[in-house]
Amino acid sequence: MNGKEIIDVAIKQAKKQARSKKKWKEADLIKINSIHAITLGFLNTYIKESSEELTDFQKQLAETMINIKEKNKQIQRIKASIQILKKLKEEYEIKLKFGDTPKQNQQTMKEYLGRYSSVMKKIKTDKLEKYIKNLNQLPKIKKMNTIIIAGYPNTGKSQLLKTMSGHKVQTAPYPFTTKELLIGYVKNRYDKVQLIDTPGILDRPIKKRNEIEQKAVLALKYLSKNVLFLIDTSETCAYTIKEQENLLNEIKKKFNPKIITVQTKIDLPHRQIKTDYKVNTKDKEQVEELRKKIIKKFF
Ligand SMILES: Nc1nc2c(ncn2[C@@H]2O[C@H](COP(=O)(O)OP(=O)(O)OP(=O)(O)O)[C@@H](O)[C@H]2O)c(=O)[nH]1
Ligand SMILES: [Mg+2]
Repeated sequence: MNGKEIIDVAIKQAKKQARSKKKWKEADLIKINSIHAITLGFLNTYIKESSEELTDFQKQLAETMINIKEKNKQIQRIKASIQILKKLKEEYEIKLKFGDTPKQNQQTMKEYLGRYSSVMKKIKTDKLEKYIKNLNQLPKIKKMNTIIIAGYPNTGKSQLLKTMSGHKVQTAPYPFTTKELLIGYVKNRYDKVQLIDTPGILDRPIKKRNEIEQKAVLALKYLSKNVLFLIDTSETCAYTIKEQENLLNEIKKKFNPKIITVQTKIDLPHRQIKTDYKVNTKDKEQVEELRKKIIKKFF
């Protein structure tokens, strides 16, 4: 809700609360107090929900989705408005208390509403609302044994997550199908392992990487050192093996991970290169074999 919408709700509810009061002065005092309390209730909720402590990973992930500076500006403006609203309410509450006639208080109330509304109309909450919505959509990453699936777009990362964990995720024959970090769980001998499917990354300078690629980069930076790097040697992903190997080398250099390389789409005509394992990610048996091997190697 923006400021204007909050005004409507606050005034409507305040009128309702004051309705049963017979004494004119009491009714006006209840009205002004209710308007103030309801308004601050809304504004403080926005501030609270958008000021929650985040981990560095969450902060940076949120930054790929929204301009944090703009969000903070809106919070600062709301905080300043709250101070003005508090002063206004105190000032007019006193005026109402010492009002001599209903007519005089009617005039005082009108004045208060005018000044209250002009403060409220300037309040914008769109950036905050977007931020809060995005916060709620941040992936729920657990602190447990974790493997990150990384690689170029369209190489079979999501298909591997799907076959290995049973998690129903979208796969499609075009790049950047996955736009978020997706999580699945695979069984280990006694417990479970968290598998994080990331959006595809292109081998290009970090500044040129789009927001979707950034999410994968953040996962590699913060979430786990265990990386399963997929290479599509059929090149049906539309990228060359060379490009994919360049990315692999960059990831090795930058994050120093414990890396396992896996060649995908081996059911299609493909070139032979040296990787740790090979798999048709749609083949349950092959994927089950792969699961056992990688878990043994990583943990
Ligand atoms: N034949 C064959 N097709 C595969 C294999 N793995 C994936 N595919 C197909 O390749 C396409 C891309 O697979 P995805 O799992 O969506 O690829 P991704 O790496 O998650 O792609 P992005 O999310 O865009 O980065 C889909 O059409 C899959 O069905 C494989 O081992 N063999
Ligand atoms: Mg995907």
